[in-house]
Amino acid sequence: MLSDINSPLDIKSLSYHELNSLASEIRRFIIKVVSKTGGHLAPNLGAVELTLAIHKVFNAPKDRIIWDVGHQSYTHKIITGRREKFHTLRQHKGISGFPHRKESEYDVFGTGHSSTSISAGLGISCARDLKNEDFEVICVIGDGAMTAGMAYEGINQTGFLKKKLIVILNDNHMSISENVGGMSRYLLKISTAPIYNELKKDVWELLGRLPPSLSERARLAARKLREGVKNLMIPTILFEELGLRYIGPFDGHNIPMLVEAFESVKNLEEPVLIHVLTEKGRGYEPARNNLPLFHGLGPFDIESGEPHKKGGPPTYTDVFGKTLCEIGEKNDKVVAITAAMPEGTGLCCFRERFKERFFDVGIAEQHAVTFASGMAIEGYVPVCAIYSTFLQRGFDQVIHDVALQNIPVVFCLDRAGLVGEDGPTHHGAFDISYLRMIPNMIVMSPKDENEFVDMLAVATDYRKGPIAIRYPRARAIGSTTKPTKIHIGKGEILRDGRDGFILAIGSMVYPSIEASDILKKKGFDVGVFNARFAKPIDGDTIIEIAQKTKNIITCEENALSGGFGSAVAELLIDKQIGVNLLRLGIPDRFIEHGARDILLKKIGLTGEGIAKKAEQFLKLDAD
Ligand SMILES: Cc1ncc(C[n+]2csc(CCOP(=O)(O)OP(=O)(O)O)c2C)c(N)n1
Repeated sequence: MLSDINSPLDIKSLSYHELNSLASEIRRFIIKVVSKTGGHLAPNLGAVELTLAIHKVFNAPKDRIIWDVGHQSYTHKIITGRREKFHTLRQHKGISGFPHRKESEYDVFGTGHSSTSISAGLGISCARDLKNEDFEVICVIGDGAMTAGMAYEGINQTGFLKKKLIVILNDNHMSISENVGGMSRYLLKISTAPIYNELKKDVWELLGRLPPSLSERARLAARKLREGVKNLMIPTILFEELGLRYIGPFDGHNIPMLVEAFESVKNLEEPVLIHVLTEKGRGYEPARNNLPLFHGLGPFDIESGEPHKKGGPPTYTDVFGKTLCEIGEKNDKVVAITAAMPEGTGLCCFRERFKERFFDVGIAEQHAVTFASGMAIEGYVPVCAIYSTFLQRGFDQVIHDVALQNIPVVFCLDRAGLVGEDGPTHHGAFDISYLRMIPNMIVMSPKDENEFVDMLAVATDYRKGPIAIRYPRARAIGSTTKPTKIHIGKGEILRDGRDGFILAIGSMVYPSIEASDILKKKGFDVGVFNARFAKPIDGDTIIEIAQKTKNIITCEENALSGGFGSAVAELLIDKQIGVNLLRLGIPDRFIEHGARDILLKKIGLTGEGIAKKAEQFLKLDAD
């Protein structure tokens, strides 16, 4: 059946029986493709019927559907004209793993970071009313995404403005791991209130038995009855208190029930929240048995559910998790903080070993930062492990609640640089720039896993103010160097050079050594300096190098604007040292999705790419 579905119009006339068959077919298709491309499997398997019901009732693209996070939008993509391209999911030049405005008119709003849908939806609703237009706005948000402050900021204004807006709460009781917090507990309480559910079932059955001629009035009466029951059983429905009508919970895999519920709110002229219960990973046993793993993963074997093994050194994430456990063993003041990413940041081991000293705050990066500050004030050593891209959410908190008061919080920024298949919403392209400009902040980045261990020791010992370590989404180098004591603001010269010098930081140090090797064969003697610190930079050594060679190349896996190269340029200008300067890094545009090595190659951040640009640069000097 799936091969006949080219637009949402094609599902409008399908019977419920056919829609259920289509749902099974879509599930098999998603599993097959994701097993090859990798992707967000479990969230998508849970949202198949929900998506079909939404598209059956609403008329996209006239009606605007906004997918929060967007990691559950595969069925939406498949039935909105992208079925044939679906095998290119997350591949370079293929379709994105998230809604993408350039990709389709059905993708109303680009997402990737969580909890933005209600705000965007409300903005669209207000614009619609100002324009006197008539369409529905539907926001689909998960229970995990409901842990972020931004969702409440959206709800707060929605309830106040009373705009017509449909919020569908896709509640599977899971974030990436078990969902956390009071809201999650509250949703569980609503959805499991036994008497309410029993009565609700009866009301639905009654509705089903009513003759069609009576059903509109009867439905109204039944709804009133249900409201009454609801308020009796759960006296303070939070959302209603905030100004949104609440209906549900509904079985998110029961298409007739969902269609009925969506139809019933179409004519409401007020904001409504429809609570839908879904099963993450539905229909695929391996995913059901390990939801955190199957939330998002690389290619895997469908039969066994085993991810394809990649050999090699541990990832930086693994090194972080293991090292922090060792540090935690020696220092009982060390506490670990994650914003809903214990697996992604490598903190599961710390969680198991030091339950009391582990804090999952939910998808709440802003809160995580200020919470860490509070712990530091009381003498703890908070290690706030947040992906580079998600710390963007906590920017003001880093300035106002940490740096301004010079509070010693350790920031560990995983996924710094290009992350690969998740694409521009997830690339950690900006952290050197956005941290470097903040007074009191120290920013460092290791060249390999051993230096990373050294830096973690430095960071957790440093009690004078905030300190950040950024590291890539990559396997480590397999380094065999011995631990060294790192001094804040000190880099190391790895090899000397007569014709020029590459000043590299973090993940770009080894490619720079490779570039230096290539250049050697071409007759250029180019040195390599491992900067270690983006702030404070090792001014003395850099000035020495600049005075010696006059040809300086900086190299970083961060945006060129405001990055490490900018820091070097500022230093040289401030000291009035004239050099030829070439800055290599992430150019001033958003980099699309695709395998990390392909993307790095494309923007010239490989040994060969660096050598090529360096050669042109050095030749200019020679001319
Ligand atoms: C600001 C931000 N922080 C963290 C993440 C990483 N993340 C992606 S999905 C997810 C869990 C979302 O849970 P939920 O909304 O319930 O959706 P589900 O995966 O359960 O369908 C998290 C933490 C993110 N996308 N955005």
